[in-house]
Amino acid sequence: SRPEAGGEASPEKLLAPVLSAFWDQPESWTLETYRRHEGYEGLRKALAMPPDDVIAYVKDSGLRGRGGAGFPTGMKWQFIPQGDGKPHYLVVNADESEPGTCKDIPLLFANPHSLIEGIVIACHAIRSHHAFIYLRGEVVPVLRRLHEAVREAYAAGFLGKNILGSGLDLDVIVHAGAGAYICGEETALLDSLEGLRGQPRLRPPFPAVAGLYACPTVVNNVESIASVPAIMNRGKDWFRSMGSEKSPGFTLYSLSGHVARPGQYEAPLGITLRQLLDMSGGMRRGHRLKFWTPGGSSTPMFTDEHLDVPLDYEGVGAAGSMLGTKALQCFDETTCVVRAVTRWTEFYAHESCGKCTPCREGTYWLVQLLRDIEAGKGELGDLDKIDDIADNINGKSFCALGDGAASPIFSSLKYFREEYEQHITGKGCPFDPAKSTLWG
Ligand code: L3W
Ligand code: SF4
Repeated sequence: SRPEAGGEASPEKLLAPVLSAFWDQPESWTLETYRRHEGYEGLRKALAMPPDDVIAYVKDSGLRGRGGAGFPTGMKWQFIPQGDGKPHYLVVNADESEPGTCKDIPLLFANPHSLIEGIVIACHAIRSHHAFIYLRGEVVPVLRRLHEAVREAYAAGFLGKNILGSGLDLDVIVHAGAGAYICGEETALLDSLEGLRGQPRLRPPFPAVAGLYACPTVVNNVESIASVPAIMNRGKDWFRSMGSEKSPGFTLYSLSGHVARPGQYEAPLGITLRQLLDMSGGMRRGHRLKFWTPGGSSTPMFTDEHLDVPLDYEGVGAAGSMLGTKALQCFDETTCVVRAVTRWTEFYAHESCGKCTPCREGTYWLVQLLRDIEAGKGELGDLDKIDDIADNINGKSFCALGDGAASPIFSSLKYFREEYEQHITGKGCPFDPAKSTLWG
């Protein structure tokens, strides 16, 4: 049995995952375990196809990038010029750092070979002989596990020279970053990989034209690449039978916060938070949902009015947010929304790379005002001021980090302006921090 189609997910139907199928088995990360679960079968099929056919196949499957933007994966591969005489590179973005996002790291820890197999297929398709995995530096156990998986893959002939007799030569390099959120932005990641300070580059040119070492480069998220082997092995129609027309397939949702059973939930795109909460035991006992993020803190927050929004790119977009990384952070009625937004804004201010003024100065200024409001030292005029500062960051910054920092300000003012006003007129936070498990 497999995840079911059409977003009509029920808890029983969702117990048939693909990416997380055997995470709970002993030594799930080894090549031996992976091969017992169709491991490297998709690669055999892909290597028997001409590279352009593999690109067309992935394009037809409808797979969209799982790193936040949902860009069609096959189309991105197709952008790589052919016969240009330059080296082509594949770079896997494993710098998972968006607040609430915790899907790629568990995937790499439990099943690193799904990524390695996907890398070989992608490199065959785009005619690349060098792939890089840029891993968030803080997760040393995952780094060790990736190194070990790459070593196993070389020893078994899935990496190195003449892979499975196909004539494809491929080397994979695992690179650990140093823990900067901005290095998850694809061009900052490329600078960091080249040994430079990680700051975003101007786009265009997009990496597909001038990426790593100014050569054509595909940058894909871990989950995007790890989804490719199953598509090649089981077929694009099987993949398209799940999710919706424009957002097909399965994906990992990271459920966190005040929920009874937080964790990774694999389900078709188009499922709703209500259905996911049914699977995960609901909100913690005796409490109700107040607000949540569909895709990490960079995506505008939702409230309990949005429980039935289909979690696909179109559904979430139509409701005024973004699917992003599918990091569903759920907060109950004990949570002070001003405190939550202040905490997120502190994160953006800390992680701002400083390259452009609206984000560098604006996030700093927002933090000062939000801290004052939360402490009961704000003025009513501060609410228009934070709205105005966010407006001067949004769409006027150099990269998506600025837009992400503005999101929680706009959406919290939209849904919870009264709560901000309460802090100001009541000269303090009306919430008891002891009742919320998220912070003391
Ligand atoms: C060639 C064109 N390539 C677009 C490529 C582009 C990139 C991809 C998507 O931000 C979002 C952001 C965060 N020729 C192209 C082209 N491309 N046009 O397509 O590009 P873009 O600009 O839409 O998005 P982005 O800059 O990659 C990603 C949001 O995701 N996010 C969080 C991210 C955090 C993580 C993490 O921690 N792992 O992913 C959350 O919502 O705000 O909007 O490859 O080159 N004409
Ligand atoms: Fe750097 Fe922020 Fe500007 Fe992005 S928006 S370039 S993170 S200062």
